[in-house]
Amino acid sequence: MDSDGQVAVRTCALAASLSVRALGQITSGATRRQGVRARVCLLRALVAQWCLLTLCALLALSTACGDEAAASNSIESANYFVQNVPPLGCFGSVASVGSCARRADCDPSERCVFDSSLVPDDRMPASLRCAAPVGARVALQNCERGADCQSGLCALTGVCLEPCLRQDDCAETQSCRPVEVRTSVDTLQPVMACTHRLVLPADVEIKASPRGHELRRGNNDVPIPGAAQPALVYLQGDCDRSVDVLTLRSLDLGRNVYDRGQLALGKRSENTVLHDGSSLAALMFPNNPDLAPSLTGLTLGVRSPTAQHVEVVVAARAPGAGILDLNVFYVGGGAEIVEGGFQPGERRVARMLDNLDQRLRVVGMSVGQIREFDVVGALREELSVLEVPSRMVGERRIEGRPKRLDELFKLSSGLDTPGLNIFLIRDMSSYVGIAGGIPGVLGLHGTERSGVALAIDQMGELDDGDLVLLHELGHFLGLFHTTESSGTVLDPLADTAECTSAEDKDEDRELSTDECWDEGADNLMFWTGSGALLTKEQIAVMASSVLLR
Ligand SMILES: [Ca+2]
Ligand SMILES: [Ca+2]
Repeated sequence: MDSDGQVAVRTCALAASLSVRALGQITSGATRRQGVRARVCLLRALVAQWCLLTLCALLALSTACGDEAAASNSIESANYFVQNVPPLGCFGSVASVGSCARRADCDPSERCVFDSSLVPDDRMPASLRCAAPVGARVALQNCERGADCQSGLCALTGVCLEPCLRQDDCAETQSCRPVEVRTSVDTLQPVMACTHRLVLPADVEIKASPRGHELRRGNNDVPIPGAAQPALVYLQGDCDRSVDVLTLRSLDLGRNVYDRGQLALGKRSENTVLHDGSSLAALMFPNNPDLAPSLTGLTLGVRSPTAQHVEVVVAARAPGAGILDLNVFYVGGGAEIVEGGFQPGERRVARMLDNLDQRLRVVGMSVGQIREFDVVGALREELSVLEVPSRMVGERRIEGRPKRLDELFKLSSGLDTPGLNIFLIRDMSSYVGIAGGIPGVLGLHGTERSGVALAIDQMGELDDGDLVLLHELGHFLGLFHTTESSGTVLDPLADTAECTSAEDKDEDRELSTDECWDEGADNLMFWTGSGALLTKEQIAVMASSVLLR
């Protein structure tokens, strides 16, 4: 780190062009490739765009519930047993197949286990039957294969599963959700199973508001418990409803620190909130080191299209050792180099993650445990290339959220360790990387936003993958672009440079890397992805994330 607190992570002129959606409140952390200029950088280009929807980022690495996977390490510090944490996220269901759906359907001496007498059928729900326990390991212990587990069910994510039919088949701190089970070397089959609701490091303090806060149609104030440390706030509405986040007020300060209406007018926000309007919102407060945590609480101003209930959970913790665990899903990425795509143990991926670790160590953080999971069967093929819808706005093509990205991120269901989920795919049009939020729904696996995806077949030998990863990791831990393409939307941080529309020398309404080189294009979080510097405040925001242990 040099004397002014900036960290040279890397400088490589990644060219990019960006598209802007009509409403500029919310950024998507998507990294794109377009208009390649610096071929040296192998990555065609990086960018993110402001749009109504969230998303952003990526990374990669090793272990699985497969034939050749080593036993995964257990993390003793996972914070499982939080009392009174309401269900977060919305999960579908899987049809029950076989003679039982849960242990209660069987005689006391038997369990509801995977029916291994049938030929595994990729993508079909796993068939269950009542029988003696198969293996020795109980639910949520690590496994390599079904035979390890009492239920005969070992998740794609390497834990033994207890099948369920309904919520009350599971412990109070768990939810009954669809989970992918690896039933052979080339089949994945879903089953309903009990999984922990939130998986965060042990020293994260979690508070939940009284259950079922009522929202009326229209504008509402939602009280959020105070915290002495930077906090991640989860807001969950009814699953078939939406919530619109308008304002965030610090009760300690007695003022709004975020106001979407003001942001839309080009005014700076002290604590930007990014939400796509879906039923689950995640926000960080403070995400600006110039603001202190609010001990007396916050008030979130939300608009609801209808009467509904919301749950609020707050996770907070003093910055710890800064260790980031990684859960890497191989989903066909790397097929340009290795037939069928990379698999766990791939050295190029290991090198990319090692490079990421080195970059993080420069700023006081590091990569911790790395788990790798091999996605097999039809999903590996289908989810390796994501189609991206687009539309023209004037002369610009605007791309939306990749189709089936939800399914990709939901593969993380059943993970029982904290960390960042990274999905290595082949291609998603102009996106190189995309992540589930700014910040992400940290500690919440199996949702449509639970991770980051990386189109590694656009990245050659992954020589620059670590820089893309770091940019996207920045988003996932709560960093916004220092300057968006238009120059009218800036991050909340005082020590990141600003490049305003006054620098748009060619008047194309887009701030290029060249136009902003002396005004922040060298920052890691500049919108084109052209830079590599992190400021003290950016580092502080990342380090305060509850995802780190
Ligand atoms: Ca700034
Ligand atoms: Ca320009």
